Amino acid sequence: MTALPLDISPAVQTALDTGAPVVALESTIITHGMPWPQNLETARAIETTIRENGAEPATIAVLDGRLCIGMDAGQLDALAQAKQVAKLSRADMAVCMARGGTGATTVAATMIAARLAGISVFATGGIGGVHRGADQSFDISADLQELSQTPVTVVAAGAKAILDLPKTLEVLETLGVPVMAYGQDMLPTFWSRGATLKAPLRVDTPLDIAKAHQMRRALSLPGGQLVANPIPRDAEIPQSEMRPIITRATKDADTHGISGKALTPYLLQRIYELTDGRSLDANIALVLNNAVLGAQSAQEIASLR
Ligand code: PSU
Ligand code: MN
Repeated sequence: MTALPLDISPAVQTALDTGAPVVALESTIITHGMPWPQNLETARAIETTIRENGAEPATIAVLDGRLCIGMDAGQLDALAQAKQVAKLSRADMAVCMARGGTGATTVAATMIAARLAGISVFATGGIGGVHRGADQSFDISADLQELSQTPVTVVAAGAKAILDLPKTLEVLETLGVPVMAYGQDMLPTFWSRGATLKAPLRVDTPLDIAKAHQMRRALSLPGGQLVANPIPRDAEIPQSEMRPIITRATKDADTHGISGKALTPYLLQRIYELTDGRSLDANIALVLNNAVLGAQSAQEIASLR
């Protein structure tokens, strides 16, 4: 049997051993989602926010072939500055590790790692979904499938408005993934609080989230649940303002023949340019907001056990 090259940091291990709340964090947002140095500043701020809210952060990445759950300051710094880091999803995680490679984990890969370590909650910015033009490109993120089979509660600001959101909701419904808006009826759309699509479900407290998580376990349902937490009001970029920018960025991607794994990072970078950096400020605000709700939900799950 091949032993799993797994490094759980001492702080995360202690929290897991004592049943204390832990929140998993992805690393693709650091390597592919935000520019240097805001990526490192944000990664650190997310960890601090989670600690301030009573949980232990566990940032996850593959470093030199080892699956790291909880990273020290040096590791985080190196990852944030690294260039050409692989973006790992379910399909490529094992190959990267077998070769001794380094890679950042997407939502799908982070969920796989969180489940392995016994972590119930994962906070991030946005999940992948059905891309616009998917009827031609077939580009549907592996994140959706992962949500249907790996029992982790994912707190995100909805699905990014660069996606085809109605199709994303349809696929999640087909896969049996609960999509619950937090504290409102409408589906948040990442940079905006959301006004056009109704969310399938609604929850209003971290305890509601925890109870639903535990009930899925009791039912022996394999998948996770998606909590769509709206961006704070003062950080929102209204949908009307984002719409033409997203259309433009999508066109530019098409013109340059960008597809596959490169598409989401390209669109985020292009939207950053087209908004003069405002999309990044919004992104940072919503991730920190998700870190708070993730920590609160992890606490409630821990106290229900
Ligand atoms: N949300 C962000 N920035 C990101 C991502 C999400 O604000 O970089 C990443 C996540 O890691 C997510 C991935 O899992 O994009 C989806 O990529 P794809 O569409 O190629 O599946
Ligand atoms: Mn894709």
